[in-house]
Amino acid sequence: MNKAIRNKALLIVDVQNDFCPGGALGVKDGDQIIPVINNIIDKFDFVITSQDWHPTDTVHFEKWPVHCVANQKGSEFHPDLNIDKVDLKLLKGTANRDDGYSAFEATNASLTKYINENHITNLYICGIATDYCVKASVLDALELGIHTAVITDAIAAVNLKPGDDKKTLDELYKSGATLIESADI
Ligand code: VGL
Ligand code: ZN
Repeated sequence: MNKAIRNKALLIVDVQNDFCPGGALGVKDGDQIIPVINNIIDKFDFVITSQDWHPTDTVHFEKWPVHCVANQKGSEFHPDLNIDKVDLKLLKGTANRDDGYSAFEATNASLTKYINENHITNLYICGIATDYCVKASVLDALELGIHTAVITDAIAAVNLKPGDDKKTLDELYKSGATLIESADI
């Protein structure tokens, strides 16, 4: 493929039942981002999802309530998310010895390899949670040297401390990420 072509990919991080209201680690307004994401899916050459996919005995559950256990209801995508056009589904957090927050730590496929093979130059990231898995995925994408944008109206934060969402966006911006609204894509 001609490398001069800009290939745009959307990474949808962890829009799963357990991270939405009513879930085991329900994030406030986690479900509110779903129509925003469904609305922009057609604008991308590639659509990639990640899912938090934990074993029951992970050290991660010393920090967090039990959530997104592999193959359970809580780890399924929220039923309203349009997954018809997803090209790659990543599973992460699958080890019992670490958190595995970043989509780049997926164990069923390599996101780095996928980005390189498909000459993806621009990665747009949305999903849950701004202050954990979105953040870790954005920082890893920046390390790769590709243009990395956070879709600011399509993310939701845990906010263990009030303001963690804003603090995270400041940090990601300072690290080189572009902050963009879905209407401007
Ligand atoms: C996440 C906390 C624990 C996330 C995953 O998807 O951001 N947050 N596990
Ligand atoms: Zn988790």
